[in-house]
Amino acid sequence: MFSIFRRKKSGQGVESTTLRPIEQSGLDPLESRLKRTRSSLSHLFDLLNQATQIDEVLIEEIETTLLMADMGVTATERIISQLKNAVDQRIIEHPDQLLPAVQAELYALIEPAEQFLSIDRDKKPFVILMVGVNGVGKTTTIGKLAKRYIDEGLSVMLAAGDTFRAAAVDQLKAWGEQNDVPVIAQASGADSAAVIYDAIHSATARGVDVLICDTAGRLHTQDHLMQELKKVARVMQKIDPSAPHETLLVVDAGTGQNALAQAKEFNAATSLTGLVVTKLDGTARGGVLFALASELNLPIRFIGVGESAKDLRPFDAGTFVHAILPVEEA
Ligand SMILES: Nc1nc2c(ncn2[C@@H]2O[C@H](COP(=O)(O)OP(=O)(O)OP(=O)(O)O)[C@@H](O)[C@H]2O)c(=O)[nH]1
Ligand SMILES: [Mg+2]
Repeated sequence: MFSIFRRKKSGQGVESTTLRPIEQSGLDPLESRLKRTRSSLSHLFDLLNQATQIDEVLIEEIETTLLMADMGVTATERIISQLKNAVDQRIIEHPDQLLPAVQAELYALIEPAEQFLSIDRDKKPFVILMVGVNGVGKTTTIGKLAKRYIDEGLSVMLAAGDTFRAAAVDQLKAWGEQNDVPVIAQASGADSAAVIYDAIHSATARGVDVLICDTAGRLHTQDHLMQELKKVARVMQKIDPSAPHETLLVVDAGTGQNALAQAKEFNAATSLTGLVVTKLDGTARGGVLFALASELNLPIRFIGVGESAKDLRPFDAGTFVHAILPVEEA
């Protein structure tokens, strides 16, 4: 289990990843985008790299460092208990084995969340509903997704389901214009479910491949607004009983453990099928992905690492772990 960090490559079973020390490799884009989280883990890196003996004090220090990096209690406890077991069973006997062991554990924790979103071409449109609290990056992520799918040759339509803020429709329209994508909107104050209903009708009539629906930001504690999301889903199902085909909760990594609380509440109130974790470029709290992965049985579909259209990446567990905690080449 604690052999050098290994990762899956699709269709090729399990194989070793090329592991490069940061000092020599130069920063690849993800590493540089995640540099704050990476530096929040640099103490862990030094601790593990410089350890001369494995004892209680060291294990405790590893635990504190993981907690401070926003990994959350569940993920941290899992890593620490695995480490302790491996030491007790003499699987780990030498301090050199610690760094690859921790990295392997981090990977094991987060790998189940790596499930890329595939668009079912039999659904026309494939409906994606975006939800989340205010300001987390829902509308921006819609713009980035629209660009991604257009680039993949799919036809896309956007639904301006955020009828709360007057500026929200304009913001979505700006993304639509940039990508030459139609946006279905009504005057602000209109019923969100009605806008989305119209959009599904229109997308179906035009044979659109992907319809992405924006919604207003809402606090997970506002019950009536959570109920509104259920109404949106019900109204969609009048046209297509299988819609929405993907309900993505967007969370801002910078909110740390609060992102976990949001995800738990939204997941209880709506049928989430995936997460998007944004703003990883501006925060040291990227460890929250481990908390999300270990406490929720939900795929992390995408990560946001900047404000522009290209800054949305499908979540790849191996690349992520490698970017925040590198191990020297074996
Ligand atoms: N640095 C960075 N900024 C981001 C990212 N994603 C979104 N943003 C910024 O976050 C701010 C809020 O983004 P929006 O897309 O308007 O957020 P929203 O969830 O739609 O907000 P409401 O509609 O008000 O609930 C904007 O300034 C975005 O440019 C990201 O991955 N990195
Ligand atoms: Mg918005």
